[in-house]
Amino acid sequence: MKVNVIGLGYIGLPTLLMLSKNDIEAIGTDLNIELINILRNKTANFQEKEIEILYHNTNCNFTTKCVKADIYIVCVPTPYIKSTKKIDPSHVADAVKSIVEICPDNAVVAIESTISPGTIDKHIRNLIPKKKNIKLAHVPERIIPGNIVKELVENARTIGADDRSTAETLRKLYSSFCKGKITITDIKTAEMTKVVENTYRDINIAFANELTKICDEAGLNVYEVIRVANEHPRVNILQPGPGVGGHCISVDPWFLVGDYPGLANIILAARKINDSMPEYVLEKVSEVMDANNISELSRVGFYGITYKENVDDIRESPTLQLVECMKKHLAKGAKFYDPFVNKQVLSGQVFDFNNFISSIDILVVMVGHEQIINKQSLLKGKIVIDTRNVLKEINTITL
Ligand code: SAJ
Repeated sequence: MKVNVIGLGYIGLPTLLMLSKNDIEAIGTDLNIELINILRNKTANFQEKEIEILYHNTNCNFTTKCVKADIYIVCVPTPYIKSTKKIDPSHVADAVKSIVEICPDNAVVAIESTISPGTIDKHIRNLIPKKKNIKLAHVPERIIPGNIVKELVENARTIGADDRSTAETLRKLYSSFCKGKITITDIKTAEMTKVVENTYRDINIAFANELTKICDEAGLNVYEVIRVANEHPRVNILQPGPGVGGHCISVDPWFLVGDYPGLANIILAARKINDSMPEYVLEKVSEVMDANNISELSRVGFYGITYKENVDDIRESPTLQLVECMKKHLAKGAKFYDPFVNKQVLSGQVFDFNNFISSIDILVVMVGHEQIINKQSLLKGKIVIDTRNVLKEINTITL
């Protein structure tokens, strides 16, 4: 069995390496020649726990064009169109078109990229010529950045296919590394479940964020309220924070809002609450500045630019959202630092932790990277706003 994985980002690359580690002949393809050159040198283009180890223990070939294979796994990005809130399926469609050009008859094409329910019917089926008998499937990825390797092995998977034999072919392939339960269903159900999983998490986080605002008004500590409520066996509220980022949770619920306007009401409200959090953080910062007679934003430093802790991904990050809010208020001069972001993405970005800390009076923790948890003792004398509630050894102001 020969497999071609197309799109070598956060999902495609680890999947390729995992197949290869389990003795499946797997070839990686990406249009980006610079990326392919990096990968050929056995370096990953993103930082992820254990990926280097996996990399050095496998041997796969990389190409910029699809190759002949029995099974294709498509892991390309699926952005959403901001104005319509609908999915932009063009990358998936382009990948499928290039597969169709070269694949043998009876090949299986499994799409792992998150797609809105109905995308395969609406945008992909018409690209498949009848005479080749290509089998389509949707096998949505479920792995969490920061713990990708472990979750690839342990998480349950869903395979959505048109017929049993395609599903069984894929079950055999994925069982080579996946030890979790593999559930077989139809394509559209698989598409919907993936989006629903991320939407559920978005709504749960929005609930925590709304509770933050309510508890603030009521003079209560939201973390204590959530901790105690979660002692109920059927309650599991997630943690409030400065907003929801990343390319998944902050994007996928919009697919349902875009496709079902008027029906997706809780989903829309949750998106709005989560999107309001960076502005809420700014209000907090402003209150703290006033209370401490600090008028210059240059005395305020925001720690963390990535969308969450211990990853280097900055897509849709709460800090980037907060910078957009600042621009609207014409607020300038704040400093930014992130140990995972080594190139300049923001003006005011500082690259040395000690310089960053010594140049500010107020530190706003936007991301709970391990680094800041380990360096709490260096923050004495600073006013610290901890939007993630991770610093337990020093006095902080929480949300
Ligand atoms: N966040 C909070 N409070 C929480 C948990 C998360 O504010 O209690 C924030 C994070 O800081 C981050 C955002 O939410 O900004 C999203 O982070 P995340 O860790 O919840 O999720 P992702 O986006 O890294 O990964 C999600 C996962 N989906 C679910 O858990 C349902 C992962 O399993 C999916 O594979 C991934 O989306 C994806 O690619 O779809």
